[in-house]
Amino acid sequence: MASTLLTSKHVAYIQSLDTKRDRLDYHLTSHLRLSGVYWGLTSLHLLNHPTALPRSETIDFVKSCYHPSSGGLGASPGHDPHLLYTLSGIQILATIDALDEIDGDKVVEYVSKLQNPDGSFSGDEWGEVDSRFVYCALSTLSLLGRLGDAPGVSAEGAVGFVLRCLNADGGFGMAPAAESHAGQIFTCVGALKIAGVFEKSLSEDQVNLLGDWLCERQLPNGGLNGRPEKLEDVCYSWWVLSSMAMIGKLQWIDREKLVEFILSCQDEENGGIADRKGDVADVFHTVFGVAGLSLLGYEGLKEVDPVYCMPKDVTDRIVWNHRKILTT
Ligand code: GRG
Repeated sequence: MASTLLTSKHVAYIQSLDTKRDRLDYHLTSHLRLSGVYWGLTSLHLLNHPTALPRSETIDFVKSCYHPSSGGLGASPGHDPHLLYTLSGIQILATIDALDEIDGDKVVEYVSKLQNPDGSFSGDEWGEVDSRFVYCALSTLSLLGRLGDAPGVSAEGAVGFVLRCLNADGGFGMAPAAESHAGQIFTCVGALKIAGVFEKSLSEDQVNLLGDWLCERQLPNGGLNGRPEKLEDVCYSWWVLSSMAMIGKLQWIDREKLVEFILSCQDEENGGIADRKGDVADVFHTVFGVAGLSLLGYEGLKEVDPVYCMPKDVTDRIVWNHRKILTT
């Protein structure tokens, strides 16, 4: 079992993903493609190989997913626009410093039309509501520098919806009264952080309860699950750990055991990281394994931003420094 991160294998694995167009699984994942590019690109940046994907082809692909009529982006060319892929497209362009390649006003218009009267956001025109979409909306607006300048968007309404997703066990669910889940906790805490209201929204006792719920996700094998009685999965090394980082409780995790668990899920031959040891690797678990290791301070990795799941130097350039200037 590998005891170190197999960086060059993972870089080669991510680079190979777009060359497998003759394979069925390539086409079966076209409904995820733009997020797949975001996961691969983010992994490469964190692995310190920021130029391993061709920049101009990456920009062209993002633009090919853009719908000029609505301002939203779909997962692949010809796919309907959705907030999930709109965020992924903006994250990609932000990471490679190419936000000017897209009409930001139109994207803001797309996002604003998806807000509902109760403050929640629908994922697309068909109306599914989920706390994930509040996160996607606020993150997209903030990366575009338009959080406080998006006509028709009520950040207060969005925050109100997120706070109604808070449960008595300390966690957050996908909607009010829905079961707490680590993925949803990431989106709710992240949305409150992006809106700049986390600290004033939750009491110290509530933050401690949330920290307890999150650190209880670590299982004896070192891996994390996403809710009680469930199996460990590498992706929770992101959803749980980033939430703990955002609330300042990262030290409540057994770091060594989690590092060992993530490293044990690497494909030592072909690169990539799987959900758990022995399973087939994929780019989704690769990014969240690498990003989790980055949060744990694993040597040689670039720092990840726990709020945006993007390289910290990128979000410093785009969001945080700008915000510091505004508040000082
Ligand atoms: C910028 C990283 C980033 C994300 C954008 C889409 C989104 C915002 C966040 C998704 C949050 C989420 C709900 C993650 C969970 C994903 C997941 C592995 C769900 C599996 O759920 P179950 O019920 O699995 O199939 P369990 O582990 O509970 O058995």
